Amino acid sequence: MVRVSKRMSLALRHEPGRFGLVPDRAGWVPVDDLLAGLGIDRATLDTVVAGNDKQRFAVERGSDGVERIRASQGHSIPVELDLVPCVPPDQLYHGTSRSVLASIEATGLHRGSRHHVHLSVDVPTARRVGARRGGEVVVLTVDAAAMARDGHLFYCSANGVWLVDAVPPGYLAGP
Ligand code: HQG
Repeated sequence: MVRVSKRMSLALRHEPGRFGLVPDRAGWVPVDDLLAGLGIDRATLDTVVAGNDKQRFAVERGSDGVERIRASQGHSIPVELDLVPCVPPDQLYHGTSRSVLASIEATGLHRGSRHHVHLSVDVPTARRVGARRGGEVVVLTVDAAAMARDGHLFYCSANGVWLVDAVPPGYLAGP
């Protein structure tokens, strides 16, 4: 299931063309196209969507009756997720590797190839995100309340990941 989920993420966030998919402007593709592109059956897709540890995927039936699926966040392809700015919790967290700490302290958090910087609601989640990097994990605290006061817009994805364009170094507290 993890392997299928990773292939679905690749197809829906990063390389749809490789799977013969053409997402619409909001990132949706017909479920049937994804099944064909990945060579999986509907039961497998439903299991991955329902059982996904982070609820990465959303399925909706359009007004045309066609069922479509998209990733809720994390894209590198251009998509308009039509996220609505939301008031964030006072503090958010970002887990990363100690090896990039000096760079982050100097220049803040950048979104890299993704659309936004991803922030976690709690330390354990941030720690899990940071652990993907390998090496020693550090968790930074983001003063989201101050950022919001200063006009930075926060978005909350359908699966509870907080998104922001960038985090300047002044709003970060180190480990
Ligand atoms: C780092 C997964 C040096 C940043 C996770 C991170 C998340 C800098 C890496 C989601 C930097 C980008 C996103 C700077 C940021 N200097 N390094 N100035 N600013 N970085 O994967 O936040 O499983 O694009 O610390 O769970 O790690 O895919 O972002 O290490 O929610 O659903 O640059 O991806 O979700 O890496 O993870 P990523 P992320 P999924």
